[in-house]
Amino acid sequence: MFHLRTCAAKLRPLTASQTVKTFSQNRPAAARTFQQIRCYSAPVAAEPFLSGTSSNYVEEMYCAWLENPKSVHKSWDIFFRNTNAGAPPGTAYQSPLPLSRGSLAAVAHAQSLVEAQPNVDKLVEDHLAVQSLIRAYQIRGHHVAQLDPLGILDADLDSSVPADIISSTDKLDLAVFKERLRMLTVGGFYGLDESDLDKVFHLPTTTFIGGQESALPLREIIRRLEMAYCQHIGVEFMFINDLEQCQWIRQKFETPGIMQFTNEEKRTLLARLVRSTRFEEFLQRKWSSEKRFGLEGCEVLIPALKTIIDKSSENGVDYVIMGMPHRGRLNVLANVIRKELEQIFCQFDSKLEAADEGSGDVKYHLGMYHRRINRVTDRNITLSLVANPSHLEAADPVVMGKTKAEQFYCGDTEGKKVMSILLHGDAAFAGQGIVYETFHLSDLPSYTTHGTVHVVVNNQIGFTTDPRMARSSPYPTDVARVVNAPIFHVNSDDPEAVMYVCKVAAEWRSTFHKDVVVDLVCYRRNGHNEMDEPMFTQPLMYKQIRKQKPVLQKYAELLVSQGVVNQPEYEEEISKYDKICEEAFARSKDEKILHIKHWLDSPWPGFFTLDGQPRSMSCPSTGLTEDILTHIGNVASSVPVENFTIHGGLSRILKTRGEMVKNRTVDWALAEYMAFGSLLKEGIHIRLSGQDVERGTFSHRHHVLHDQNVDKRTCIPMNHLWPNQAPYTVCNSSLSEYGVLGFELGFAMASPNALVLWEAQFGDFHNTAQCIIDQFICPGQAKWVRQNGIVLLLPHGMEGMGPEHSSARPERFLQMCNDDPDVLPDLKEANFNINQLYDCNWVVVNCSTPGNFFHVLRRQILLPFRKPLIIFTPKSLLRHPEARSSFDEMLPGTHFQRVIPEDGPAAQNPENVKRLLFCTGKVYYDLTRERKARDMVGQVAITRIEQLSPFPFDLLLKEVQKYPSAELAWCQEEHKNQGYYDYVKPRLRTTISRAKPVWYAGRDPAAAPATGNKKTHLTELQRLLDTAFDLDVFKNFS
Ligand SMILES: Cc1ncc(C[n+]2csc(CCOP(=O)(O)OP(=O)(O)O)c2C)c(N)n1
Ligand SMILES: [Mg+2]
Repeated sequence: MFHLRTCAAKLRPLTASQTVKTFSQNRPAAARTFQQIRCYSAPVAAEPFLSGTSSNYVEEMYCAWLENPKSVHKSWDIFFRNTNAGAPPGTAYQSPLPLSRGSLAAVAHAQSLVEAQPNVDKLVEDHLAVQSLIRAYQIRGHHVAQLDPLGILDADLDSSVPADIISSTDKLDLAVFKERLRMLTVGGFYGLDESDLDKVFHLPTTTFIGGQESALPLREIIRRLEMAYCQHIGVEFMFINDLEQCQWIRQKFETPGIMQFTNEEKRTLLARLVRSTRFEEFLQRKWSSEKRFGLEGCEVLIPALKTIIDKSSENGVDYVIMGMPHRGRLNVLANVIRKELEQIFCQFDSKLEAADEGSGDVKYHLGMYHRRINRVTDRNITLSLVANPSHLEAADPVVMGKTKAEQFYCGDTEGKKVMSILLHGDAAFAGQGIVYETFHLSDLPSYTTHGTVHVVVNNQIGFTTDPRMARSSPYPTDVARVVNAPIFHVNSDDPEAVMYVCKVAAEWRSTFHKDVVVDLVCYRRNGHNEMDEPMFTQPLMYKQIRKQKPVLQKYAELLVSQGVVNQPEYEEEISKYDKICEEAFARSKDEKILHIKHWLDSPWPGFFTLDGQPRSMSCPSTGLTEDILTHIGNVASSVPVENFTIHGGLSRILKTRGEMVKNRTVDWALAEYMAFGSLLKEGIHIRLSGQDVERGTFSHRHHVLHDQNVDKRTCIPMNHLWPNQAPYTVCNSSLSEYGVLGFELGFAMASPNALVLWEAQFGDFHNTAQCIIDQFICPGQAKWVRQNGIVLLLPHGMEGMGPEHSSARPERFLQMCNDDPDVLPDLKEANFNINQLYDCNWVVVNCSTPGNFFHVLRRQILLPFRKPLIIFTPKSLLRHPEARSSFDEMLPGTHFQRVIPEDGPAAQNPENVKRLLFCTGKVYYDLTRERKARDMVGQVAITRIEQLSPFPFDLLLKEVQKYPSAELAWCQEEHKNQGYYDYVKPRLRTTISRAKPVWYAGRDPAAAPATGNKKTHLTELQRLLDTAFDLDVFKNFS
C-alpha cells in the first residue's frame, strides 16, 4: 500500500521549472522529432496496446525515456526509437528481446508460477481493467451526469457518451444501457467477461466507493460509480495535479451514503426555497410590467448561497464580499444579504425623489453592506454586495480587490476570516475575458484572496443566444480549469444535490484556500427580462419550460411524501413569507424619499460626519520638514539591511540619489519616494501595483532591491523608514490591465486611509481597462454615492517612440470631466479650489516638476474626501537634468501648484509681453529651451497648467490679467484632435469672458497619436515651436 502511494506521488507532474530543467539537461537530440500527436491522438487504432487511459502511462514512459533511455524497459526503448525513426503505426512495437543468461533461472521460476496459476494474467488484466473503469468514471462521469433539469440539453454540449464508460445517457432505456455494458465488458474495451460482473475486485486506493469494504463485485462497482458520478452532480476535477486534492474530492463524492440531510436541514432548505420563489412571485404580482431579471428557473440560488455562507461562517469566516450580475440580484439582496424589503420595494416607485447626489443607478446594480447574526451558526457575519455596472463580469476583479483589502486590514493573511463569492451567468462566464484575467490573479501572492467560491447561474441561455453559439468549450466553466479549480456541475432541480455541492465547495475553500466553481445547471422560466418573449428564438426549449414543475413544488411534494413536512406546514411557511412581503410593501409606501446612500457597499466609518459630509473643506500644507525629507532621501539611497549585495549599476543610481539629497534636490523617483515615505509615517498604507512597477518600466524607481548572490532575497527600503510605519506594498502584476485596475479599484474601495496606485506600463495600455475607467472610476460616485481615491499613473509624452507608446489619451479623461466649459464658477467663494475638487468626478493632472508630483500625491490623502486622481507621468523627464525640484519647494507651508505661473524676466515686465503661452507637462521644457535660443524671454511668458481638471479658472484669470497686451495661445505636443486643446480652449475663453482668441500651437489633427518616424517627429516638434514663437503667425487670422 505504502509503495503504491509513493509511486503515485512520483507520478505527479513536474512543476514547470522542474520540467524545463530536467528536459533541457538530458533530452536526446532525436526527441525533438518525436511526433506526439501521431502517437497519442489515435492510439487505439495506431498501436493495439495503447488505449485512452493507458496513453497517460505511455506519456510517463516517454518522459522517463527522454530523460534516460535506459530507465525504461528495453521494449519501450525500442518502441520509442522506432517511432522517432518514423515507423508507421502498428509497426513500432517489437516483442522484448530474449533475456540474458543470468535471468533465465528467474524466468523459469516465474513461468512455473504462471503455469501453476493459469489465471494470473487474466486476474491482473481484469484488475487493471477495473481500475481503468473507475478512473474513466472519475474523469468523464460528468459528461453523462443528468444535469439538465429540462432533460433536453447537454450541459457539455455533447450528447455522446464517452467511449470508456458504461453509463447510458438515457437510464430508462435499459436496452441501450445493456448494450453499452456488453460493448465495454464482453470482449470489448476492458476485455471483461459478462461473468466478471459478479466477481469481486480489489479496489485501488484512489477510490472511496467501497466505504468500509476493500473489494466489491464489479456490478456493485459500476452501480456505485454511476451513483457518484452520473446522477445529478457532475464532478470535474481530475485535471487537478495534486493527489491530496483529488483524493479529498473523491472522498466527498464517492463515499457511500455521504449525501445525507437531516430533516431539520431539509426543512430549512424548503423554507429558503419558499422565500426565493415567493419573493419573485410577489414582485411579479405587484409590478408585472417592470423588469427585474427574476430568478425563476434557478430559485435554488438563494439556498445555495446561504449554504455556502453558513458553512463558511462555521469555518470561521465573518465577512463575505459578493459580486453578481443582474439575474436574481433583488432576490439575493432580500433573502441573502437581508436588505429591508421596503427599501427594495420603494425602488420600484417611479415617483420617489432621490435624496442624495447619486444618479440612482437602476435597482439591480446598487450595492449593499449589512452586518447581522448568522442564524445557523449564531456568529456575526458581514455581507457586502459590490455595486456593479451593467458590463457583465466587470465587478469580478473589483470584488477580489476589496476582499484582499479587507483581509489585509484585519491581518487575515490566509483568508480565514474574509472571503469572496462571485456569481456569474453562463454566457458571460464563458464569453468575457475579464473572467480569465481575474482567475489569473487568484493565486498571485499580492493578489490572492485565498479562494473565491464561484457560482454560475447556468440557465443554458444568454439573452437570446443558445450556448452552442456562445462558446467553444464544453462547459461555460472551463475557464476555471486553468487555475486547477474543481468544478461541481449540478442539476438545479435537485435542491439537496445543490446544497451538497455548496457545502463541499465551502469546505474546499476553507481546506485548500483555492478557487472552486459551482455550476447550477438550470433554466430561465421567462424571457431575458420579464418583458421579453423567449418563444421567438427558443421555441422548443420554452415549450418544455412551460411544462416544467417549479422546483419548490417538486421539493415540497418530495418532503411531504417523505413525511418531513406536511401540507399545512408547507402552506403556512408560504403564507408567513407572503405576509412579510405584504407588510413591507405597506411600509414602503411611507417612504417619501430614495436614499441612495442606504445602498453603500463600503462605508468608511469615521471618515465623514454622520450625515456623510467631509469633516472640513480645506487641505493642510502638503510640505514636509527638512529632517523628514533628508531621512527618506537617505533611506532611498541606501540598502538598509546587512550583507546584501546589490547590482553595480544600482549602486551608482543610489549614489546619485544620495548626492541629490546632499544637494537638497529631488528627481521624479525621489519625489515619489518622499511622498510615499511620509504618508507611511502618518499611518497611511500604500499599495503600488502594475506591470513591472517594482523596478519601474523606465528603470527609475527601484523600490525592490535584489540580492545579487542569494536567489529571491529582496529588500524594500520603503519598509525600513520608520518605527511603527504603515506597510508598503509594491507589486509587479500579471500582464493584465482590466483585471488589475479593477482589483486596485476594489482595494481602494475598502478604506479611505490608503493610497492605492495603479501604473500603466505605458499610458496607452489603460484602454484595455477602459471598462473599469468608464463604468467605475469616472462615474462611480455619481452612480453609487461611493467615493474612491485610486490614483492612475499613466506614462505619457511624444518622444518619437511611435504611435503605440506615446499617448495616455488625455483627451479621453478630460472629455469625461463633469465641469462646465461655458460657465465661470464663483471665483470669490471661500475654499474655491477645494470646493471645485469636491464637486468634480475626478482630478486630472500633468505635473511638470517632481516637487509638484510629490505634492499632488500627498494632497490625495490630506484632502478630507476622496476623488480618483489621473496623473500623466513623464518618461524622458524622469532623467531630465532640469526636471528637478529643490527641497525648498517641498517644505512646510508649500502646496501643490495647480498652475505654475511664469516667473522669469517676462513676469518682471508683464506689459512688454506679446504672447502668453499656456501649456502642460513636458513640452514646457522644449518651449523654454526654444525661447532662450530665440532670446525671447522678455516677450513670451509661459504658464503651466498642472491641474487640468478641475480647471483652475481663478489662477488663470490672474495670469491673463497680468499680461494685458499679450495674445493667448495654447501649446501642446499632442495632435490637435488629441491632448488637452479641446478641453482647455473653451474654459480659457470662459475665463476671459471670450474677450480674446485663444490660438493653437501644436501638431495637426491626426488619426494616430504619433508618428513612428524619428525625423518626422522632430520636424513636427520644430514646427510647433516655430508657431509658438512666431509673433506674427496668428496675425492673418485675427
Ligand atoms: C459586457 C456586456 N456585454 C453585453 C451585455 C448585454 N447583456 C446583458 S445580459 C446578457 C446575457 C447574459 O447571459 P448570461 O450571462 O447567461 O446571464 P443570464 O441573463 O442568462 O442570467 C447580455 C448579452 C452586458 N450586460 N455586458
Ligand atoms: Mg444564461
